[in-house]
Amino acid sequence: MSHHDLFSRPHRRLNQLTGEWVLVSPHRTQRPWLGQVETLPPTELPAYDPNCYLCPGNTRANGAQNPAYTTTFVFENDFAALLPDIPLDRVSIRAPGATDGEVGPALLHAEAERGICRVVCFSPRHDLTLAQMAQAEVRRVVEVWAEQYHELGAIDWVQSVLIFENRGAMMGASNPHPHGQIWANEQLPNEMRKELATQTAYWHEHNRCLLCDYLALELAAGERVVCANETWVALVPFWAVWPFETLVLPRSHAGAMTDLDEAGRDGLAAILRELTGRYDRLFNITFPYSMGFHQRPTDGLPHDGWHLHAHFYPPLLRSATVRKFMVGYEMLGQPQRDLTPEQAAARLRGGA
Ligand code: H2U
Ligand code: ZN
Repeated sequence: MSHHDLFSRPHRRLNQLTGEWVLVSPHRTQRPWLGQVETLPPTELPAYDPNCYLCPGNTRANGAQNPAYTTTFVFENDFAALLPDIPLDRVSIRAPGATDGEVGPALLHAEAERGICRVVCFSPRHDLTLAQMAQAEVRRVVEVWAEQYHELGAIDWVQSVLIFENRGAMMGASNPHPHGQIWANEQLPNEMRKELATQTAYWHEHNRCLLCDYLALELAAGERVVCANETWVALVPFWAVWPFETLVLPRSHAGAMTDLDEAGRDGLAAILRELTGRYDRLFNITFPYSMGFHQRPTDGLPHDGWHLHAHFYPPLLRSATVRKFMVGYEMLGQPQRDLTPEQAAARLRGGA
């Protein structure tokens, strides 16, 4: 298949980070839409909301009171999905044997999972987003994320520190106050496990970093790059599943935020502001997404092939109110997209 055919005919692309395929159907973008249209949340927010459980000084849902914080503020999630102090139980349940007295193979497995869940209020201001916060304020968020990765990753049983943000009601965010979450847990989550396998295999096979190589290829090609600064690049990956999905990665090899120097941390804050601003301008709304960082596992092993990166997964497809649904073929087969990653990147660059 020639390079040109990628833009016109149905094809599949391999996600090098997960080892999974995505179908691309470029001929289908003119499809009419008569389906669900999302309602938009109100856009005018107050700088302080007396009813917000994240605003400074307010009382949270469980009765705890926030301090009168003036900069990025972290607290233990009051409704944590994971708990640090639980017994280390494990069960396996065997299938019945074919005959009396015989036992079948172990079939069902479950084990206790320890974890710590925290909430990070990016700003005391209720009405701001990462795109609207000043460079120094987002830079402070980056510093707090790095501190949290370091602190939680140093706990002996913590293997994964996942830092993420759900933004917008469409992505299940509970509150417009700018905030994210951190879940640190005992076992690598599925997505981390897949990415560890692919990055480690590439490292051993080629003696090179998968994402360093991928970034060099994308910078040379240019067509999927959205924006870049001295230390970071944001691009629509070749294998993107969500219409305006992006991958954000440092130019120099780094496994975690704690590996970044001043310039690297400044660059991360700057690219987050620029990329989220571009998202907001695409459909002229506060663009919903889930985003998060994949950082080196904290199991004490070197994982030299791991390259720090963030994924942005926004649900919107063609306007502020029409989202992409992952249903039918996607749930039962594999992800599929119509808009090509190259078209999405051009739209986010502002050229189309
Ligand atoms: P999301 O908007 O991504 O759901 O994050 C908000 C988190 O804040 C959510 O995990 C927690 C919820 O458990 N939370 C508190 O810890 N205290 C509260 O008073 C309300 C919400
Ligand atoms: Zn608030």
